[in-house]
Amino acid sequence: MAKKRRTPEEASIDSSTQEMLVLAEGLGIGTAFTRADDMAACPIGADGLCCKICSMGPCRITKDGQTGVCGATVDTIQARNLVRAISAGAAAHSDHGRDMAFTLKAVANDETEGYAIRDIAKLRTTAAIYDIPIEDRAPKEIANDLADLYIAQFGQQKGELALVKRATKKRQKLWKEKGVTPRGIDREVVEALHRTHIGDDQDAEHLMQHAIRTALADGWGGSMIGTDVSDILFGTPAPVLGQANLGVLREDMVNVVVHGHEPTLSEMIVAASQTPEIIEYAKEAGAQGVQLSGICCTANEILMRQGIPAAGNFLQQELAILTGAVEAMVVDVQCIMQALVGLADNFHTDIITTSKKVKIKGATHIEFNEHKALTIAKDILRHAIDNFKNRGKVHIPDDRTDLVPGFSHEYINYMLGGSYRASFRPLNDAVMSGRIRGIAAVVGCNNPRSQHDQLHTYVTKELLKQDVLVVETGCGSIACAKEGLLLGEAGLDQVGPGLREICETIGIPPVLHMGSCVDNTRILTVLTQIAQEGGLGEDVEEIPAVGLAPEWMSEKALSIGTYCVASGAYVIFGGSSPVSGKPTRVPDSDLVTRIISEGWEEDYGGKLEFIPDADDMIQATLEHIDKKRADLGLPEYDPDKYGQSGDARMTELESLPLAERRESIYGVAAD
Ligand code: SF4
Ligand code: MSK
Repeated sequence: MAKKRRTPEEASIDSSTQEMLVLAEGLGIGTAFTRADDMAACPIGADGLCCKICSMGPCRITKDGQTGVCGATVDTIQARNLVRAISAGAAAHSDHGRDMAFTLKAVANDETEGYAIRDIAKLRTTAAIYDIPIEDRAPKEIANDLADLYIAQFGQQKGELALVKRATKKRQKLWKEKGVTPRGIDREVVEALHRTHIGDDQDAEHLMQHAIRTALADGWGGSMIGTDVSDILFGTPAPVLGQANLGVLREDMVNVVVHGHEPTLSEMIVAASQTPEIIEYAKEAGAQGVQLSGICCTANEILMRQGIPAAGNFLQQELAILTGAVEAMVVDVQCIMQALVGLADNFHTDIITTSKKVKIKGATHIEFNEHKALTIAKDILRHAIDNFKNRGKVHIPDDRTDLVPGFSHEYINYMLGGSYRASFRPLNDAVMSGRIRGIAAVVGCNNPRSQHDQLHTYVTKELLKQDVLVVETGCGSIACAKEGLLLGEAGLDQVGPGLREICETIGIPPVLHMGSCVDNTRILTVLTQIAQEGGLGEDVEEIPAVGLAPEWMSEKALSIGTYCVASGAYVIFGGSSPVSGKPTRVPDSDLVTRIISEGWEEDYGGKLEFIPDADDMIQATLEHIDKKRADLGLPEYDPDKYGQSGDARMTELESLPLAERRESIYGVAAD
């Protein structure tokens, strides 16, 4: 019997997505939504109960007490599967970071075309952390030394990653005691693969300890390098006006959608698209110019730095092509669905792969090389413009929302205190007083097995009502952007009174967009700086804060979750647990679940839990925040205590006659 397909409304809460799903159905074209409906996830694999690491298997553990052919227990199999997933995620992020470091080296040595060091202040600040001399030195000299230091982190064999010193002293000491301080980025990933080979590490607890070390090599290594270098080369983000959703595509322009993760090519495509020769070339082809937009985290990279619009998040990549308006989708690495090529065959869209590491059968490959970056970016754009004449019928949903992204940790620090007294003090004070109940990072992917964007937006909105300040990255931030939550006062009527006062006073949206997947390291930095500021404990584990990935799907998300836990955070994932074992299937299979929750909480102060229900997620978040507040001796959260200042107070005062207004302000009756 054929499985029932969801209606577009059941598949997504986003109206433009629903519109495109109706169109796809009319055209008889499948998408990730229909493929997910048509193919149930394998229940044994989903629970982490299948091992296929040697050819005596694959072994499926479906009964209590059963083992694999080699005797591996359910605990070993689940732990090995999880370690491998976390290492793959760490590898993906870190290899991105490595490429960024090599680009910095090439820029420092004048070997590239089109790049410059845009943020010299960040270069100097970052170099100074590692005692690289900065006084009386040219930016390129400093950049060369920093690039060498960063490149060395990948192949380092002994000692500690240099970036670890950016964590709190207490955390560094804890990692050392637990033996999980990463030695070198590649070393931890390779060791994870070694340990999970047949006949190696077969103690779930020991395996999971290495998962921590590997994930730390990502969060306090590869990803952090990726963020640092992107800021140095392309500028540290600061608030900028942008737009999100499929309606950013333009009928009268050549549409080029960049998709993936690395900003090296997309930044160059932005630059190339603004050159007179490319604009002229587009006009000769009958278009008004080139409209660039992004999908996934490449979108986030150029949105938060350049204000280039985001056409959508992960589950909208196919839908962008379905508009018939995209001349080229230019992809680099990660989160690119293979289905794009087959889908594009129904339209004129050219899928262009650009990374040395990623080819997709049937796609056009134009290999990117930073030494000729601008030339290649222009070639890609000309290729797209040449395709404009092949465009057929176009259907672009009239759906786009303004947003203000670009809240790097540097900008948050600045916005709270200005140039002369930049500090996290006001934020800490707001949490301590209870105006802000706590902080939540709502991050991560979309997953077609849940309703697109629903969990991200529901969880975010409910937490905002409870005076929880929300920071976001990745596809979750695009989900909330589409709902108008990333735009100044637009979402403030749905925000708790204390948080509203803070947003109005500082002039910020209730949800702060902090960037792409690698930029979750910005959240680590913010939490560390909050701890160092004082008043909210000495370390991340004491802060009333929670991380959530409600619609996660990628191995990178598991690595992010794990490094946040190892840094002291409580992390909640939605969807299903990859190590649940479902008590009814294999009753005695909860060891790994206990290790990553209770075990890690005991060791690192943070824990990883999988909670499928949105309301349960919210309740767990608030309980954790309130517990941390109580542990710190902070006043109990009271929603009625605030809301009498900020814009609400101004409006109230403005409505009063002058004399009453004066009395209300100064407590002095009018003469
Ligand atoms: Fe089966 Fe053991 Fe081989 Fe895994 S390692 S497939 S459990 S025999
Ligand atoms: S792109 S890893 S779907 S956030 Fe970073 Fe989005 Fe998740 Fe990919």
